[in-house]
Amino acid sequence: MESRAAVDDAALGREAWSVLDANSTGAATVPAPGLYPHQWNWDSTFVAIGLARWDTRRAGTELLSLLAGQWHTGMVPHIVFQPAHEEVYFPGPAIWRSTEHRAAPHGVCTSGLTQPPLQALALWWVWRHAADRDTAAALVRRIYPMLVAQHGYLTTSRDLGGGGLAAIVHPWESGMDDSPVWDAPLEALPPVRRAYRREEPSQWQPDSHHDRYMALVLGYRDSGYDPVYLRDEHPFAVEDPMFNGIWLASCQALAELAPVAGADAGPHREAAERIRAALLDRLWADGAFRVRDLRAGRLSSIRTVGSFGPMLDAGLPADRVAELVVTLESASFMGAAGYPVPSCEIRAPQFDRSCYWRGPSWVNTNWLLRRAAAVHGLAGLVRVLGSQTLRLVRQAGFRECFDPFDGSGRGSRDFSWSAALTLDLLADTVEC
Ligand code: 2M8
Repeated sequence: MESRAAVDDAALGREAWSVLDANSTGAATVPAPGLYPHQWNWDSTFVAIGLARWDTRRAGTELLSLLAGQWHTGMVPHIVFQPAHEEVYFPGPAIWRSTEHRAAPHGVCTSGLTQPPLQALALWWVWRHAADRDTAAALVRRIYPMLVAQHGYLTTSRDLGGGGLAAIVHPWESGMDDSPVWDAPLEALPPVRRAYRREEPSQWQPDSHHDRYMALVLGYRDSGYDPVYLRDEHPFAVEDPMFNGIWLASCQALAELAPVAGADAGPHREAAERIRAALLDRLWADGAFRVRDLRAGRLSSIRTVGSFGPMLDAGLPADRVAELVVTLESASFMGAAGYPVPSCEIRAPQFDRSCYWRGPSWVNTNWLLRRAAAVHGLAGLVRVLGSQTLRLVRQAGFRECFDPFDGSGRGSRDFSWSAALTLDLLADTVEC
């Protein structure tokens, strides 16, 4: 554990604001200076969630700047590039070539993939907490149609399995890049050439998954970002419970927001019910939600923090919720960790306490699970997830992720979603 002066809540809040200010470009907040100098989809959306109780306008600006990258298909890209830093991150605009695609927006470079569709939940969070009701209502009316288009894209272009769920076509779309649940589908890919590397040659790992990440990007790009190619040929197509659990919660959020936008809530409620039925039918097995590999026709044997994503649904049957809570509190997850919630089950051979999405605990997934616990009235779990997450950042700072056993920080420092969601957690207790 790093030594860090203990900070009181007000000081912690001030530190969080200064991280967000330092990482702001004016309209967008980048995840971390240096490593991630562009706007990322769910990072920015978590920032908007964190700002919701404090600054309606800034939360709205964050969402709008992300949605400036939305494609005409409705797809909200996983990265909106900042022109000043185009060369800093690989793969950058020269690889994605979004500007050559007629469905991509003009005047901005983006990636061609998406990330979990959290934006409607975030917009609802802003609406629910805004002190400035007029600003919030105007924001809802402006953003609502964009999110309807986003959900339409997922329904029409991403139901690759035909069962009512959205498939991800790259591990990056999950936001949990190197989670062990992607190992089997990645290793089943055809051999790839090592043409594109992020690292220096001296750091090349033999048979790195990164080659496969790049092969997937290039195959999809070279198809012209074609949905038919995705359905019929793209070798990676996976139904992820966290992605779809977030989508379901966002459908419920759109249903709440529809009257504000003068629209009908009915289609969003129906969509949520369809996704719930599909999650239970297609991804539930042996007491947990699991990842389904559409190409291999198999469910993953590994449970991760993503397995709890469908708990964001208030309508999830109580017996399923109870089973998930038993698993979450068991020695596979919180029961054997010092700090919640390990990103991979501790008993899995692939668990690695120090490696990114293969074990460490993350503030954003803790926030999502705390929200899921609140949705089901699990007050004790809400309290533990909130207080333990604050304990992590008090002790180790706004790190990208944390060792789940001793709480030491990992990855980038001054990480935006860790700071922003701290503000949300603090909002119940202190004025920043
Ligand atoms: C990580 O993902 C990017 C690729 O999108 C990367 O590894 O370069 C993930 O942690 C993802 O969840 C996050 O959105 C992104 C930026 O923080 O970094």
